[in-house]
Amino acid sequence: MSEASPLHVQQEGGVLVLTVDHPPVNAFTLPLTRALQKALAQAARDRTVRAVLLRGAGRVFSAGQDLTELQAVAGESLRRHLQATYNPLILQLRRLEKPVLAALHGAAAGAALGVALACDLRIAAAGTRFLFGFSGIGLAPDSGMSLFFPLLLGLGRATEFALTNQALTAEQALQWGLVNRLAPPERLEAEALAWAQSLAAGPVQAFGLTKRAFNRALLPHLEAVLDYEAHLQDVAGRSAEHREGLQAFLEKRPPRFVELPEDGAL
Ligand code: T3D
Repeated sequence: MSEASPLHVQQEGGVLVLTVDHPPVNAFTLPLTRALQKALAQAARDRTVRAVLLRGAGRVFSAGQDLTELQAVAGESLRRHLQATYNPLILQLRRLEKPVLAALHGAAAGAALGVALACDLRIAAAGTRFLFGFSGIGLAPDSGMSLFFPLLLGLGRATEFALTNQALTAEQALQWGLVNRLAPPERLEAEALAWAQSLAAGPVQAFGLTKRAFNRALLPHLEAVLDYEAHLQDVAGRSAEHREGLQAFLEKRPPRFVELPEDGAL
């Protein structure tokens, strides 16, 4: 029997709706990032697609990178992993000359938060938690998080939430500009689709040029930033801190980062 696809793609009028569906927590795997890349390439090509809505099925938007998959490739280069997965995905989201709206609920963590922040707009269900995530498993930020997180939150707040790995609440996310709108959980789906449809009715070429202008003004070095993140993650990925962070997550216990063996090779 073939595995169910982790991404549902359906068109509602001018909106391409991408629904991540990988129970229990929509963790990002290689097949999922590949499916997202393919769907965004389709969105770029297809003139009938005038806006994209990215959302998650089930209890959360996404818990970020699938840590069981990460454990399975332990010892392999995280640079290569990022070059195949999040780096092209983030660039596609920013370069797509059509509006991309993310609808978030439950939780958005780690690399999935990076993906959500690379979208143009965000609407979140009340009660959604926003988790930096990377530091919990001894990693540095990737998926554009080193840029989008401080850009949207401000350096002081971004540093605090990165180093404490505490969750931001939906209200904080709204107040500090991480999301544009909140909706009651039971209204999220309808409000997100209505917003995406109103975007699809807008001047798509002017929207595309607006994205281009914002990218040029604020994100001209995005590709280099992603590449540098991949370099740093390659270092972090070989560390004792990462091994301990990942092991602790899988064993469902708090990590013990003090008194680890030295990483002579770093
Ligand atoms: O190169 C690279 O790709 C590196 C990049 C890494 C970036 C990252 O994304 S690191 C991951 C960052 N994510 C997190 O730190 C979030 C971890 N998860 C959570 O905090 C919680 O699971 C949620 C808040 C997302 C949801 O909470 P809740 O209470 O609804 O669910 P749960 O009970 O915590 O989790 C349900 C199951 O999903 C559980 O497994 P079990 O006990 O049923 O066998 C849990 O272990 C599993 N799970 C949760 N997150 C992940 C995961 N499995 C794989 N990967 C996960 N990220």
